[in-house]
Amino acid sequence: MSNGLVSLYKKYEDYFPIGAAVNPQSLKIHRDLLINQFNSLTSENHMKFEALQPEKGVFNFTVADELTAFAKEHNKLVRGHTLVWHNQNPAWLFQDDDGNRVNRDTLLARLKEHAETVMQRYKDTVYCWDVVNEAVEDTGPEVLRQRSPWLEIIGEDFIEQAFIIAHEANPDALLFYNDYNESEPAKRDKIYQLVKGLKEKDVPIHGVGLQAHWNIYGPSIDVIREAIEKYAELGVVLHVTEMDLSMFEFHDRRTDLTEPTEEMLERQAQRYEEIFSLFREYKDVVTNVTLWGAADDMTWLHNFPVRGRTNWPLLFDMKHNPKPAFDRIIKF
Ligand code: HAH
Repeated sequence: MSNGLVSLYKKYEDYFPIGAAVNPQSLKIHRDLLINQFNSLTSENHMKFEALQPEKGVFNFTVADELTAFAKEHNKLVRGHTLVWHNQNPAWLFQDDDGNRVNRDTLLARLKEHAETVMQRYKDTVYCWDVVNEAVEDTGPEVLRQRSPWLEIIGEDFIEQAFIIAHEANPDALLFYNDYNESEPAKRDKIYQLVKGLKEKDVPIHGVGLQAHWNIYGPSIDVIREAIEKYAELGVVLHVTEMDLSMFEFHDRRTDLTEPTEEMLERQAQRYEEIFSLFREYKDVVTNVTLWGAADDMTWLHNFPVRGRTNWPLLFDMKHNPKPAFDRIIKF
């Protein structure tokens, strides 16, 4: 308890850790909220490749060290995000000294050196890693996202190679495949096939990360339940890695709102309530639930994907006070 408010993570102690994505600013302005309400942290941007190794062989651990020190001091878990992704990579990674694309062996060697350096450094603080992020194509017949330098340079086995490298770098870390639109049946089935294939080859993968960037209209609870059931069949654990509930449907472009309507807040509260109730039902397989931020004053959904639009997707409001959604998920 602090400020008379129930602690979310303490309330969920018998279920799963409750996490929040953080950045250097939020570690300051959300400090009390993070200490009192959350017991798992994910670096929003500062454990990505371009942040940790901006130049070849030159690592920058300043922000990641601050985050892990904070986590250690306050007894928080840390999820590592992320090793292999098609975004936020430094340009040097895929090029040789002449600016030509490197070959497969060079890129694999660079990944190995990166993973070993980073995973060894944080072996006592980071308990799991999103080894591969967003490698599956959203629509159409292709399983793998075609426009990825990792696929283009290494080939189809870049995913299994990444897991093997990560497992060697730290055999104790839990290793995840992480993606968005993970509950949409078509993409869900592709992710399922991908992970099934990895398991059949004995590739060291331990979990599927459901990003859970959802909104107050969908996906429906039945669709989310089906996704959880399907992924659970794989015999892996599930982490909800980046949850938020946008106030807007995906194709809604409105930018006129300066604050959420009562109706939106109520709908959001109902959605958080039923979704958290579902997570509790599946607590044997859902073993971490992380939100992509702590309070509405700092979310990636301001100005994205619609410029000039404010959003209110989290459990605490602009002033860090609990929203109706918070009240609802601690009532059980
Ligand atoms: C996530 N992508 C990424 O995993 C995370 O690293 C980033 O900070 C924010 C969200 C979600 C996503 C996207 O990047 C593009 C389209 C849809 C969803």
